Amino acid sequence: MSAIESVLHEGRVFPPSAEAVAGATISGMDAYRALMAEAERDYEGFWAKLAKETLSWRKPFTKVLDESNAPFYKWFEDGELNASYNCLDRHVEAGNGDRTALIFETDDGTSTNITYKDLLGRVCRFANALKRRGVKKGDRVVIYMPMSVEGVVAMQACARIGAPHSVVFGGFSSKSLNERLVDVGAVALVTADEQMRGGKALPLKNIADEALAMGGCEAVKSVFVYRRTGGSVQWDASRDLWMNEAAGKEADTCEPEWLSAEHPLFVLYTSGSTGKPKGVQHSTGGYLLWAAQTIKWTFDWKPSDVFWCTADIGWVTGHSYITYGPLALGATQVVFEGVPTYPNGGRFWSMIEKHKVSVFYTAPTAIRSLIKIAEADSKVHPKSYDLSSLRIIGTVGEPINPEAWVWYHENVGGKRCPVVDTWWQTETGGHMISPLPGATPLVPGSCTLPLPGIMAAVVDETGQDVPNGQGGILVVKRPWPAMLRTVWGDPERFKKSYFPAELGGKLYLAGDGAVRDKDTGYFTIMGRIDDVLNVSGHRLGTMEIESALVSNPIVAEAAVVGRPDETTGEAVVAFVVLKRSRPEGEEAEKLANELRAWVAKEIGPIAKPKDVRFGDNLPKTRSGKIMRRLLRSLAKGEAITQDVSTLENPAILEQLAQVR
Ligand code: 6R9
Repeated sequence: MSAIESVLHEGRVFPPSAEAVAGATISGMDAYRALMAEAERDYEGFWAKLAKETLSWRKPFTKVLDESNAPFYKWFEDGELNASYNCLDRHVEAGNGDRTALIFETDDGTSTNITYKDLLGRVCRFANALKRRGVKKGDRVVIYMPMSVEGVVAMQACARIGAPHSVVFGGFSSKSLNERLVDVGAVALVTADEQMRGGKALPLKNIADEALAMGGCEAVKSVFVYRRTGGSVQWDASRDLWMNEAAGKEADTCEPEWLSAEHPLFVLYTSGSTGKPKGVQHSTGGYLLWAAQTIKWTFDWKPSDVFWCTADIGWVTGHSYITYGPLALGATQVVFEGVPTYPNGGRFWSMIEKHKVSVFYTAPTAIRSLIKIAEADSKVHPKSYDLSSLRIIGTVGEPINPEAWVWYHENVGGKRCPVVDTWWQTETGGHMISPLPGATPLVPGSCTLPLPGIMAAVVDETGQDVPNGQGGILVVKRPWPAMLRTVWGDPERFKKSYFPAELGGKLYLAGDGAVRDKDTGYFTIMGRIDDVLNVSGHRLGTMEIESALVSNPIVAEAAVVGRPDETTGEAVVAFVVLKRSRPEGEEAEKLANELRAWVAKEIGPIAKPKDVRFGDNLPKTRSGKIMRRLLRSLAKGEAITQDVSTLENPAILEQLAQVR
């Protein structure tokens, strides 16, 4: 039974405990419904109230929502604030400077606590260093860093001076980094000598040098290098600076730039259905509001919590639930450099025990792989650790199958902690559909109901609501403050991708399919409806992988599809036609490995096809279109039951069905 079918047949319901309801920010379903009704009644008033309560404004806004140039919505536009001020200074000014902001743990298990006061000083120093190199308001800075205090400092320093950052995940290749540097028009790059993960060093600076040498990014005048391992690096003295030396020379105070709420805080690239990643542009005010607000609601956050989001700052989850949301609230959080399986599969559990983590947020992929390890070795089973500090546990990034949900609930959450399955996207800025720990009865595999103020719905191809129980397209009916503002440098693509005319031009198209439960109205996400795969919670465009494959001189043609995978959710399967004859046996194995390595080099290891199959051709219609649905069946190893009468070359199917 597929994960979706099993959710649809899911009978188990886990109501919140009386204790969870009693202490909660949103306590009970009536309180949730009241907030929803308030938003319906006075949408702008609802958001204005939250924005005033949750953020500190230098200049208060007088306008809430400007819809005059829809879908380019503006929120709180004449208000002025600074994200870094909201995340740091205001806590220090309120007397909480000695509070721990970050508990940073390295790959090899050393941990350091950094207070709000320390963090503010470090951010100011680096902000001054950026300014000294001529980086100013509006300039873009690319950050290609390991998980580190320095990574958070770099992002916050950019926010402080109004220079939008674009963080590129440390696992991306030089080519992917180059594309992003060029597209965003960066003037500076912040990187590290090396990154340490799972006991292995990855030479980030070398990769960054390669990316810069590829050209198109001559505007990059400064490369700041965080010395993490002391590993050897090439040095260009006209451009390269050690981050700690440059910052060390600067003052530990720096007046924040007061910015319009609409000033871009960051651009984060994500895969779409074309070969070119989209630069998702976020605002300062609306984004920050939601990053903080959702933590109060979804994680029912309290000042006494120790929060831990295991994401990397290279993804949106690390932006909203490490760098911005928790700091905006003055929270104490764990930041982790390493991986869940090093030195063994008990790493997460031992860190929860060691740091007394109370709110834990991770990805279904991590849970699924840790289940396997724990079930095979009781020493690293969560039951072998004291996880009694946990209060709330969450998941993000992909659908969680009910079996993994229940295991997580029982073994990590001790049957006592609500599991919040949060549905959202790079584009939405923060959680959109999620249970509330002190209100929502939980159903494994369902992200349940929209957060207050979020008008999510399921519609058909023409934008009409479909009845509950019937699958359709997931949309959001009204703009919300944290939504993306545009695609960097490509407003047309923004409109076409997210507010398509076919749906009437007013609905935000998420790109996921969904179904609502007949009785409860709960949402279940059914996965992407476009050519985007979700591998280990990371979005990958099939077109991007196809272009990477065909850029190899031996490849004539390639088609990429997804196939369900027990651990990674989906796995990449590539069907390849070579310019030479179809390889077989050992040669095929060798070439498949070469192509895998090629994709890793072109995009990054996350995009490597799990399965590469060679054919003399691809299944095409008479008009030359690749029949992807057939490839999807072949990838899954299913018999072809579809109508193949329009297929030009049916014999090819047999060839492509063969797994080596
Ligand atoms: C935050 C993040 C977004 C895509 C999204 C959807 C999938 C995320 C999910 C989920 C089912 C959940 N997704 N959360 N699917 N249940 N709780 O992951 O952003 O990297 O942009 O990915 O991930 O398909 O459209 P992003």
